[in-house]
Amino acid sequence: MKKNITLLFALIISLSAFSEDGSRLWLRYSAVNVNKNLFSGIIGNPASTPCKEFDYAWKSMGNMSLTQQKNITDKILVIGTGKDNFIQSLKISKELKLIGTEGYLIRSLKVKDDSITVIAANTDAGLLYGVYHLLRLIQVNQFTSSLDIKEKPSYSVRILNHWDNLNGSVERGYAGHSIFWRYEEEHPTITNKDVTLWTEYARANASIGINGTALNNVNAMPKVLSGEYLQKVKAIAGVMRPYGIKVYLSINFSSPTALGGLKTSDPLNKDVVKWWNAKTKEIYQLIPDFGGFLVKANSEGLPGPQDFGRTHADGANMLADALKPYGGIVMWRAFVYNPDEKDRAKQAYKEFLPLDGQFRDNVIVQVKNGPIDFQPREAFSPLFGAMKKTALMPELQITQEYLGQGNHLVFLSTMWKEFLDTDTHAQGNGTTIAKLSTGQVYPQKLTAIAGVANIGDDANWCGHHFAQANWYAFGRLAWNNELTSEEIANEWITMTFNNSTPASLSNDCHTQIEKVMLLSREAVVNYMMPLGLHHLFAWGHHYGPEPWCAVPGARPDWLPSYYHKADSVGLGFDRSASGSNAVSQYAQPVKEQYDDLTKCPENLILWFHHVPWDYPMKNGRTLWEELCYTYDSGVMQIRDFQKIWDRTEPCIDAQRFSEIQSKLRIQVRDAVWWKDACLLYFQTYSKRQIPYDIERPVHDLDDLKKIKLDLKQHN
Ligand code: GCW
Repeated sequence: MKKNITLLFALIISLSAFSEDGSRLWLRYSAVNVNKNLFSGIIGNPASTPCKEFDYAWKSMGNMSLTQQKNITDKILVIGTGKDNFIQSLKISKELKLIGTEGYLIRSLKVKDDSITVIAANTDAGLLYGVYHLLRLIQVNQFTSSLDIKEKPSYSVRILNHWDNLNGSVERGYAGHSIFWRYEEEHPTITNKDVTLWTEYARANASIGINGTALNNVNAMPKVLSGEYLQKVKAIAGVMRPYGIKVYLSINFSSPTALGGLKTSDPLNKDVVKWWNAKTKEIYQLIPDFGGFLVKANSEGLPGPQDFGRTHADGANMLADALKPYGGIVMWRAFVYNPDEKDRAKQAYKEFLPLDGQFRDNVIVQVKNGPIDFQPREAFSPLFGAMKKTALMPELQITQEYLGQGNHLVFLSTMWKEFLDTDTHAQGNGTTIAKLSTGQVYPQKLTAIAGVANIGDDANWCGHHFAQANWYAFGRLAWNNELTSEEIANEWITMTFNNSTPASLSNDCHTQIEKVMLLSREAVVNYMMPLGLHHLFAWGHHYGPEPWCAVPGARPDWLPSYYHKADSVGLGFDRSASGSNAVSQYAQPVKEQYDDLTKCPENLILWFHHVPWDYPMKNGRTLWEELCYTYDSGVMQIRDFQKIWDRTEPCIDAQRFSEIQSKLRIQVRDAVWWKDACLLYFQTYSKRQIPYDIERPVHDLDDLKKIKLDLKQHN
């Protein structure tokens, strides 16, 4: 009896050892089985962050610190820049010239009879990225003695945008409160716990190549530029700096008035210019490597230069001139739209194209991937390819505002690849957004990419364990936008789930999880907004379907009917030449393809056309039938994901397994909710039967119309 209790106790201990809360993200070094004799010692500057990070990981893997060596010996690890003698002695300087300030080389070299591993770069930042690459190879079991790696980043600025408010809430955040600004705190304070968390945040970002962070919401409060807040920004910058990460701030364009007491914030007013010059100088005295300003102006009610009859360029250039002496940049958002425009999707193009070439060279215009707002699928923003003399940067949304928020498993890499690999034909075939945004088509010195963060103070940082994969994927794609979603998913799965149970991650479990991730975005499109449908979600919090949403006095462009245009004839927004003619904003042959109902890709057919309910789709079904089958297939796909996930139980630690299992149950229920709500609502227009061979709705439309979720958006 006593023996059984002891055995039971031992089993519980061992299993709890295999219970993880996700707080270590993809950096679960203690779960890595590595041969401790992989390296015989190290040559490198032990005080440097790259060497300290290597040592931190190596020890976390259960090894002793590598001994510092002076001379090359067999199996030694060498970490150094071109300025170090031992690197110069290895005759790789020619190649170092080709990899820029952040690139790196990882080489297995033979020196006399010794086999050595070298990480070389031109700066500590490059070395740091090289060290994380080497650690990743060890984590995914791909370290070999024949390494020949040369990497440099696709974008020079790879930045997270935190929509964190100074009161600690996070707009469109689904992972707890801000990690930077404490909840309901009048005056900013800094605790050791903050510094520890910021360090882990910095390590996680550097490990995927992210080198910038905008700390506050684009719906910016002027007081972020006040002395006391700048002191906190300085402290955060100090923690980020060793990891090669610069801090940026979102500014409110009326700060000169709201904070400086000036009568105006007119960008051409000399006192306003003087105020921004002084404020910028103050910032750089505190933070010499401050990155710059992120600006949302004349958008969704935010103040801006148009309030003074000035243009976006006037506003951006004024700030750019203030930052120029310090090497700072302005990221000026093109997310503009107002209710009197017939087609919101045309607005940003109409407002920014006339300003092409008028922005300073330290201004980059930040453009969301689609012309509406981060929908599960959007046509690409026509600004990409059209603006030839202005640096543009993509803005992607990592937080899942419109894709199930903290509850749905959606791997966004496939969506972002679809966007980046889109051929705009702006300069003939192959003018992809990836090439355009990395300055390979039009001269563009400054290249950048932004991701709206999904990070909060939840233990697992992101709310849903799989949402970590989207933070990871954003960083990996910002570093190398030619990576495939398969490559990224495979890395992340191994690093995140390997050795989380005695059985560890079998190949079958790995393959099944990868399959779920790679199909997840399309599944969400299918059960939420298929065939190009968009903006069907609930008012305010944007969680769940509300295609019938009607709010008295609301801006029409905030209501679903503005987008789905459902009527007795058909469904969809006519953006063709006979409609809003938004297609005219695209280059040929994209314009013609989107304009022609028969040529328009069917996954965007309701984005560009108002399609009759009986329109024959390519597979012979009518539009209505296709809509029904697609919604149903989305529900079936998520049900499949549940079955697949339940079978991974032996491979995944109990805590994360069950937390993900219960979220998948919510996701299935929500998928059925979406399908029933949209089909029953659109059926009131189509007046056609839902094909009898698909699952019948389990809700009544009237009941669904009564649902009013009280989701306190943290704003
Ligand atoms: O996506 C919409 C969101 C707002 C957000 C805005 C923007 C920060 O609903 O919450 O505001 O876009 O991108 O500025």
